Amino acid sequence: MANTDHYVLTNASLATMEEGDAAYGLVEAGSIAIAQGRIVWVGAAADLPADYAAWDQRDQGERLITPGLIDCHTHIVFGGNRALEFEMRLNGASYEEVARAGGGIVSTVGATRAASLDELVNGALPRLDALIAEGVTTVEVKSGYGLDRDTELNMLRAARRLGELRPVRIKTTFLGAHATPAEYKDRDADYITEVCIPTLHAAHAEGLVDAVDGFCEGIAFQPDQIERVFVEAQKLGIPIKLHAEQLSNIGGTKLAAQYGAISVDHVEYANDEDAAAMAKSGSVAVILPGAFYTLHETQLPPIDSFRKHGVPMAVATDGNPGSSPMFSLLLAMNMSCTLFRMTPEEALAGATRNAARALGLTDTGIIRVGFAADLTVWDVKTPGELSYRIGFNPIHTRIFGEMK
Ligand code: DI6
Ligand code: FE
Repeated sequence: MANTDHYVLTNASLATMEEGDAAYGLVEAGSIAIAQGRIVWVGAAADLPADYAAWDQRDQGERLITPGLIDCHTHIVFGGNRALEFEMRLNGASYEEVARAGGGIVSTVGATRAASLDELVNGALPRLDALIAEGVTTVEVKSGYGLDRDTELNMLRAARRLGELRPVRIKTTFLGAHATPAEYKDRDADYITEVCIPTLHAAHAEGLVDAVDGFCEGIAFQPDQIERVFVEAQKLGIPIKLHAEQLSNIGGTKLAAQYGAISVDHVEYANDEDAAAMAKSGSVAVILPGAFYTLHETQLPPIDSFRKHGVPMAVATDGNPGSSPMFSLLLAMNMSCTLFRMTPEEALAGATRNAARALGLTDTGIIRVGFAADLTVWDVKTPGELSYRIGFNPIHTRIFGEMK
């Protein structure tokens, strides 16, 4: 009898993304046994134990199976859009000039504050659906466009709601230290004291915070201000991550490493010393080519230093209305290869195994016994094809291993 809770995917190549001798952890002619949303066996079909041979066998027609993709850095909940600024920048204004002129993040804040919870959810759904359509099974979503207590909480509630409305795992990140709102102009430290930190506590009390992030940058917050937020996160036992060294090097990476950050994100201006510090703290470098591309950045992230020091690299969309209006993780993978010379294997590891690690997840991102059956079946023969094409989605099916 066919049991939908117990079945075997068979006749497929498996890019398990296990680290070891085989590139991509590849298993040719493989099978995966799944029970109640979990992987219970994986290997060459020829070795499938007799017990599983009695289960429903689902022929995958020699397609490729990878772990479900993971977008570990997004800002997909927001109000409005920034198409006007897009035009401004193309008429010569720099990102910094746009920000200093009251545009940038702060302009999205107005539209986000004006939106209801339902509007935030409905606005984000098409962006989430675009990711899901590419085989994404886990998405991180940040706050940071509210910058007041009620709106920050609403953004995080909207993110949680997305996970109820769609078969996808959502990880929420509190990004209260994203920008200083107009009402606190030139009073960054007061904003941290009076709004950011109390809101973090309120959000945590409501179970809305899986990680704490900040934007450490000349146009945003200084390391000592970010550190105050990290101290609170540490007290609450929440993992930390940081937008650091995106537009300049002001020491954010070193601070994040000191606090054991699970990831340090952007890092174009990070140097070899920063990479060494990240290796020591076990932080993942999250590579975000969408922002690099959109901002016409020319400073390349120090990929060779990350390799040399053994810093794991993740790849994400940074999907947001300003610096990366990109909601395709496959495109981010392609761009990380073409713009940053990452290998297709690094790009796929960056959207699976290392992305899971950047979110502190230990049961997804690898095709491994005991892990969630978060899987994507692709109409391709080799895993390098996933990064190779531009603007092409070769998905066949996506399996979300909802654990029962
Ligand atoms: N770095 C970014 O690239 C985004 N946030 C951040 O900290 C920009 C977000 C925006 O421009 O709306
Ligand atoms: Fe970001």
